Amino acid sequence: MAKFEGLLMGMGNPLLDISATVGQDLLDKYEVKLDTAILAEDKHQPLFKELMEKYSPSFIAGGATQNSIRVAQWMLKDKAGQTAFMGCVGNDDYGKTLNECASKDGVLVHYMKDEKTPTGTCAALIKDGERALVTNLDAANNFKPSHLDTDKAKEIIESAKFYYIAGFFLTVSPEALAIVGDHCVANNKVLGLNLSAPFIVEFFGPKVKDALEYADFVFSNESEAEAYGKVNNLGSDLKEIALKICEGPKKNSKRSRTVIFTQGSKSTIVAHDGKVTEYAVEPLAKDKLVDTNGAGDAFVGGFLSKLIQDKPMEECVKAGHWAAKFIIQTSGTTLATKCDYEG
Ligand code: 26A
Repeated sequence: MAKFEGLLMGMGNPLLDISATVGQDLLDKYEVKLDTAILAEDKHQPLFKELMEKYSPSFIAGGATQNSIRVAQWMLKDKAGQTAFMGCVGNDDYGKTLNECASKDGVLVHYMKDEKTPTGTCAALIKDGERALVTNLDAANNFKPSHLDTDKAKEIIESAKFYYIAGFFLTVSPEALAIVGDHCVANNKVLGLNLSAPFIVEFFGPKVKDALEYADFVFSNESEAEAYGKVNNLGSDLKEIALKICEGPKKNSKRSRTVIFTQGSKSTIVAHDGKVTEYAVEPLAKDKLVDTNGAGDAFVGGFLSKLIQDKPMEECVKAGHWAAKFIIQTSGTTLATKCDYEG
């Protein structure tokens, strides 16, 4: 395996998305709402079988953090090998597919392998361009901090300058997040987190609070931001909520925090040093929308691709908007052979 001399490391849940266009009947049957992301309960298990048997789904590499890292690498074009990703997969075909897909995109993949558990899957139910995500974490849930002690992981952690972990990973290993976070604090490196889903904010509150102390960048969409405001009694004004998150406790006092809220086709809110800036989004014609699955991850990927090149905020947001617009015109996080972003 090549030596990692890149800039950006991600750690998260590698998942294979099982994506299909469905009717309201299937959503109702499994009590799943559009625009949500949840962990599968027992009642959702037959859904996976039903999708395979009746819906001819597509299998697409997924997992929120892995999507962002793949997009970041793709946006970096000829600068291959700038990104690395860690997570846990099973010793099976789905795990191999994920490895091949991310490697082909130029990401250095260093998976932990769980011999006894299948690779995680996410049912992506698409209706009218919106999506509902139901996840069986399986092997992804068995990531252990001990993986960070492997020589390859140490090399990646030491070399990288930027780190990104979606909040979804708080359901798996807050300990591993803290190890990476402590490394960032000790070396004044940059860590980005994502609130990921309302259920993370609602049911993992203390873990989110601890993780945020490490965050130099916090990404979220409007529904997660609203949930955060509600749970923490910060009101419902998104700009106020963004400023409050900026001001929250922070372990590395050498950098001030930036908070970024995307709002679909509405303008993106960026809060930093007591100031809020809004960046308009160029809307996509409705007939061009395929599905919104991966839009938020792609925004982060585009944003990070510029951040790690020390570009100004405006350029980071512009690249994020472009990547999100690209991804909502494809099924899940499916990338073109070449990225033609010219920013
Ligand atoms: C812990 N959970 C629920 C999850 C996820 C997840 N990635 C990590 N952890 N639930 C859904 N996803 C991924 O989100 C992407 C879209 O933003 C899906 O795999 C999908 O590719």
